[in-house]
Amino acid sequence: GNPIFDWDSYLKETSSTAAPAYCFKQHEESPENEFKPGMKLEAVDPRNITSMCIATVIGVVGPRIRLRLDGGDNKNDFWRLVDSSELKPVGYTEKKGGMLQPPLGFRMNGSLFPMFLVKTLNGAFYSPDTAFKSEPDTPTDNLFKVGQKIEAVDKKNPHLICVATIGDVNKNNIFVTFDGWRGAFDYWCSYDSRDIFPVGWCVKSGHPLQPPGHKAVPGSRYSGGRPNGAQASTNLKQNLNDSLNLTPDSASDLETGIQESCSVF
Ligand code: MLZ
Repeated sequence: GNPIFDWDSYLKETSSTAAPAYCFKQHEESPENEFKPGMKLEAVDPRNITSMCIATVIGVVGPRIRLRLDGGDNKNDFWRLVDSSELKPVGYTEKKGGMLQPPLGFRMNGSLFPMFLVKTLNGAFYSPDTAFKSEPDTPTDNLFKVGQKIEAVDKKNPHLICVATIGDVNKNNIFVTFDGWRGAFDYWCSYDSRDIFPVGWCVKSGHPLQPPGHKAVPGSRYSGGRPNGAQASTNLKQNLNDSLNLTPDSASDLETGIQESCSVF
């Protein structure tokens, strides 16, 4: 496994502080992850947020799940926390009087969608109701301060949670900057985003944490410095694992997921 990132030393080295837990829309204790690869559920289509679609769990890491929309492709997988309000048990939309929709990029003729739904749900492994955890409360204000350290999802590599810094604060928004990556992955988000976590969240929830990169920003206090040889090789291994995507177990889950998702008809 990966060595655990030493936040205490890093905060000292960078003479910075961690953003307090009350700033974040996250539970104090991470909820248990009861999802298993292959389970089906309803999820908001991330590319068409007014649609509820059937999704399949493709992977499970800490309190997060990797999802693929049934009838879509395998290029638009996305990750959600098990306490996301965008996840519902199969049957939820119908009970509410709504209709399930084909995902954006449905790979068949739209007229085939009703039949596709019947087939994809027939004999499927539904996620149990208990797997869906309640969403945490939203903090009433944006209490983040520039320079505070956090852990944040890299939106370009959304399976990764990385060492980051609050780079700016503007009304209800914060600028997330990734330490040691020269700004290439930085983004603005709302202070109540579900993609940001307090320092120590990954360790507590059994999720890997990406250490800072080694690309120095000229003149930046937050460049993370130049790593020593051992750290550089650890970073390299971690990056390799990340590009190849996780453990042999999840690689085989992925294989099964692809086969299942392609053999509906
Ligand atoms: N392998 C990729 C991952 C970068 C992840 C950065 N996260 C802030 C790269 O090196 O570009």
